Amino acid sequence: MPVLSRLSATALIFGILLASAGAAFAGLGQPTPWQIDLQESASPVMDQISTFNTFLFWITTAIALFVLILLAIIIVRFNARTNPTPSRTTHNTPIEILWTIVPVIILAVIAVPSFRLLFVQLDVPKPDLTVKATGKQWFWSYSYPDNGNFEFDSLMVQDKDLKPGQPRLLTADNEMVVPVNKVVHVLVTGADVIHSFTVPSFGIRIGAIPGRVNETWFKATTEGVFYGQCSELCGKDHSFMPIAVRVVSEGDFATWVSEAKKKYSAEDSVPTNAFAAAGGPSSR
Ligand SMILES: [Cu+2]
Repeated sequence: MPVLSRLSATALIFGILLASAGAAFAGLGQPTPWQIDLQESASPVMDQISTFNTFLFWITTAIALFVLILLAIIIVRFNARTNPTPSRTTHNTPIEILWTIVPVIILAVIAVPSFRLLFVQLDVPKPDLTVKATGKQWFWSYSYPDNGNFEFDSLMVQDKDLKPGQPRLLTADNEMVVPVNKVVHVLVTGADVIHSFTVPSFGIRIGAIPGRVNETWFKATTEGVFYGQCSELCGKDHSFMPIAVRVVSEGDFATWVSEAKKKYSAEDSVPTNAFAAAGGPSSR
C-alpha cells in the first residue's frame, strides 16, 4: 500500500521533527519564544521527568500511528464501493483477548517507571539545607531556618524597573539563593489562600496550603537563575508572583548568607513595600 506507507512515513518524520525541535526551543530556567517542549533540566529529578516524558511521547506516537493506519486501511479497503457486501462477523475470541491484554501490558510498562519517578520526587534525601517558601497574596517569602533563620519577601520587578536581560513577569527583587550541587529541602506553605511553588527546570511543583507544610526537594546541578511561577489560581495578581531561584557556588552562598542576615534583620521593622505594609490580602 504505497499511500499508507507514505502516510505513516510523513507522520513519523513529523514526530521526529516535533521531538527534536522541542529540545532546540526549550530554555534553561525560563521559557523561550516558540518553546514546545519542557524547559531544560537542571536537577536529577527533572532529568528523570524529561526521560519519562520522551518515553511516553514515543509510546503515544506509536499508538496514534497504529490507530491511524488501521483507520486508513478501513477507509480504503472496506468502503461501500470497494466492499459492497460487508462481512457479518461479530466475535473473534483471539482478537478480543489480544485487545484486552496488549493495553494492560502497555499500562504496566508505563506504570513501573511512573511510580519509580513518583518515589524519587517524594522521598527527600538527606538535606544539606532547608528553605521555607511561604506563598502570600501576591508574593513569596523565603526563610532560612538553618542559616540564621532570617526571612525576606520576594516581589515581582515591574516592567519599568527591569534591567537588560531580566525576563518580564519572572524577575523578583529578592531572589531565593541556594548553593549548587546541594540537596535543598523546601518547606512550602500558604499564608492566606492556596498557592503553588513551581520551578520547571528543577522539576518541582507543590501546593502552598494555609495551615499545613508541604515538602519537596531539588539539587541544582548548574549555576544560574531559574524561574518559576505560582501555579495555583490564587487571586487577581496570581500572574505576578514569580519564583526566582539563584544557584551559586558554595563560597558565594556563604557570602550571601552573611550579608542577608544583616540586610534582612535590619529591614525587619521596615515593610518592603506599601502592599506588605497594608497587611497582605485585600481582595480575593
Ligand atoms: Cu497563584
